[in-house]
Amino acid sequence: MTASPPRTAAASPSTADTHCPYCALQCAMTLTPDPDVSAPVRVEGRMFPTNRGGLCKKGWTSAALLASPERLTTPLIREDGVLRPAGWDEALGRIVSSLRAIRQEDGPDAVAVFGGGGLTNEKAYLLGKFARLALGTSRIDYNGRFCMSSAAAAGNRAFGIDRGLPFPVSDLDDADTILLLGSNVAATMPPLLAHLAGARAAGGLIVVDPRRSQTAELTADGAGTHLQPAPGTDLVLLLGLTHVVLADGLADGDYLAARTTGADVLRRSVAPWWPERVQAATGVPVAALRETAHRLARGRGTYILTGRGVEQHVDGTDTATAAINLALVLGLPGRPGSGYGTLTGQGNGQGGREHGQKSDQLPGYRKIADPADRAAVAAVWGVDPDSLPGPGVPAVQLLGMLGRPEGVRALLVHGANVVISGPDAEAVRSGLGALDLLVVCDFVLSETAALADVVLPVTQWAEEEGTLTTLEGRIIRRRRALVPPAGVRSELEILADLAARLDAPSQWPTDPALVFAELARASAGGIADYSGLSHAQLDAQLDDGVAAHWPYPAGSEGTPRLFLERFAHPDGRARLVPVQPRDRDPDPLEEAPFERAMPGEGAPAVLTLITGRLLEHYQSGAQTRLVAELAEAQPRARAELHPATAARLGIADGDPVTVRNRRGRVVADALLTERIRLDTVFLPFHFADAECANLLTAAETDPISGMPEFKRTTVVVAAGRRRGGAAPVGAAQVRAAQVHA
Ligand SMILES: Nc1nc2c(c(=O)[nH]1)N[C@H]1C(S)=C(S)[C@@H](COP(=O)(O)OP(=O)(O)OC[C@H]3O[C@@H](n4cnc5c(=O)[nH]c(N)nc54)[C@H](O)[C@@H]3O)O[C@H]1N2
Ligand SMILES: Nc1nc2c(c(=O)[nH]1)N[C@H]1C(S)=C(S)[C@@H](COP(=O)(O)OP(=O)(O)OC[C@H]3O[C@@H](n4cnc5c(=O)[nH]c(N)nc54)[C@H](O)[C@@H]3O)O[C@H]1N2
Ligand code: SF4
Ligand SMILES: [Mo]
Repeated sequence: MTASPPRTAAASPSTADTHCPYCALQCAMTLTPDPDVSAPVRVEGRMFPTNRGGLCKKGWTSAALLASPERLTTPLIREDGVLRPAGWDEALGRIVSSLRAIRQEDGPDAVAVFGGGGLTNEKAYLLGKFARLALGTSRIDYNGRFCMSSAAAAGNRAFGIDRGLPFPVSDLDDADTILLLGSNVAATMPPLLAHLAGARAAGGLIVVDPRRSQTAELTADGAGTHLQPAPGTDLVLLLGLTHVVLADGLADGDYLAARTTGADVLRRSVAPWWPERVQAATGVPVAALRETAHRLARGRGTYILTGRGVEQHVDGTDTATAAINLALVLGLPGRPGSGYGTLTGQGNGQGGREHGQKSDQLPGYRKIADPADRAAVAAVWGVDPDSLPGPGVPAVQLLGMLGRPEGVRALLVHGANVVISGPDAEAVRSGLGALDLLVVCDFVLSETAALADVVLPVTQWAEEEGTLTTLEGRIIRRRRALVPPAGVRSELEILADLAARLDAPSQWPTDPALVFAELARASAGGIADYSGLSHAQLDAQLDDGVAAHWPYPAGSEGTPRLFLERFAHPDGRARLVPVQPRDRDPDPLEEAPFERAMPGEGAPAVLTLITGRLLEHYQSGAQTRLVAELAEAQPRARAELHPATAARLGIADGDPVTVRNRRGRVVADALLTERIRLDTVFLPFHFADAECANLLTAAETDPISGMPEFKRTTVVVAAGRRRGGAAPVGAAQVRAAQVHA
């Protein structure tokens, strides 16, 4: 089943102007069918405001997976414990009979759906509709919960709207001061660096990261400042910066009076956070704190941007709120040439959180609990509003319900590899194992797909039409360059077929242009209004180089910049929401038994684990670990340790290291680097088996957003045993054992 599929270029056009399959920068590229290259298409960077013709390594190599021998080209069904090839009719028939039985026994909420922020707008929209109408379940959520939920919650609370960047990326070019908190763009969005050049030239790039990341390194030689707080202390740091701004008379009083509410309460809330106290809590020196506050106020063109480093914490919403408060006190949001934003991560991380795959949401960023929103969408779908289920539960909670009494018995996964990227991965694995039915749509046998009862092979980016919404809220076209291999179906076709078999009401178009037209109607009047857009019109805009930023109601020309006159709350004002750190240090007793040396290990030390990304790999690595050039550059997880910490533990560079806590145990080779603090260890989360960082992370979440804490975990680190013959089983071996060719 893994033989290389025959590849044919679409009859016309012979080249396609499209965008990268990976991150939210959505770098533009041209694909040209080319028999002379190993991949079926040649990739060239294309001029576009976000990437200006540039691509990163992942973009350049993105075509490799189109013809990979690992590509799935037939449905798979589990039989006697192993996956075997099957026909589409058999696979869909098995899904539907199982879903019907489960629904009859335990009701519609026993079936759940897990989506992804990489799905096109069309797929995300149809998936949300499918869950509510064809399955009748409230239980749908998606991997964007792991990614954007805290920043989104903070944006909604402060501004009344959640668009990651409320301005085009290219606006950053003219800034002389940029505060970048918990974001390593040099590795995660390399072409974006061109937009930071102005701030660097002006000495105004300020990077906040406990590691001296590649991005922090860009502040060297007078280009800016690197602040290196202890992990998880950004909230205090931001309260301290806001304190200095207010205490030193740097606040924009006119702006606060005219455009915000809550300034007095905010002022009182930051009063106790004097610089010395902040230094004690964060490790950031008083002088650096003061200089940063003054620089932000002095800047002619100042931006504050956040990434996952500050958001993926149990207080991520409050930390993002504190960053927004600082921006508001300085009068940045909505001031031309300045602003606040968060850097959305996944390819369609923005659009994917607007059109209904989130548990509390309907298309157009409407609320599923709001009677008017329900009525509006039900009218487009041609159903009774009362037939729509209510709000479901966020992703981590949903994963915790798998296989539990009153919980979830069947799960449909579209565009996520939860067994690698969900927190407390072993618990996720056992939950998936306890299901009566796990269905995974993917184009590779991800670690999650390898556990499924039914795997459905889907089209890849270069084989499909659709739209995505970039980190700047710009709707772009994904265009088809290749005919998909025989045996593969688009998710729109799969959902329509299943809906018909389940006797679902409403229409189930499979043409992406028609799905978009329906999405546009369903979003009309919502916050994320796409009703003025269509595929045809986007194609025309693309040719003209015009930008389609939402809200884009019919008759408008879109909204590149939000907040110029008002915020999205009914009174037009932004909310200053006072926030305070909560005492949340882990109980030392809880970890104590794990501090003992284990047989075969060296002396242990208790450190803080932070997790994140490498340039070469994307997310769970399901895709990039299969691209030879990327896998060769980064073949395995390496645990970054400070040389002094390593010396104390008797660990040399390249030695095996055990990182463990009561949830699990990771074995990785040591990478000694002075870029990390003495008290922390860093692991990338792109790897599987014994190298899976999420074996260690906790399923504890932010109470407002449901975001898990990926960035601060207490672990025990010790010299480990070198892996020998009993090495953990790799994904390739799992595949070989489970799939009958
Ligand atoms: N190469 C690559 N690029 C990607 C992705 C990928 O998987 N690989 N994924 C895409 C996606 S979905 C996303 S969400 C983005 C994420 O992009 P980023 O937010 O840039 O990615 P991370 O590496 O998760 O985290 C960024 C930084 O946060 C730091 N950090 C950790 N803990 C803390 C803390 O407590 N405080 C502060 N201030 N910083 C902390 C880490 O050291 C790290 O350098 O990248 C996108 N681009
Ligand atoms: N420890 C730790 N864990 C983290 C993070 C962290 O920083 N640290 N970051 C979190 C973040 S920000 C994110 S965004 C998540 C991402 O976590 P994942 O959900 O694991 O993301 P991907 O690896 O992109 O998984 C997408 C899967 O869907 C497939 N796929 C791609 N496109 C499509 C499509 O159109 N249809 C279908 N059906 N399948 C498709 C891919 O082949 C892949 O198997 O991880 C989170 N987990
Ligand atoms: S930065 Fe993101 S969108 Fe651009 S080429 Fe790299 S992975 Fe693709
Ligand atoms: Mo993400």
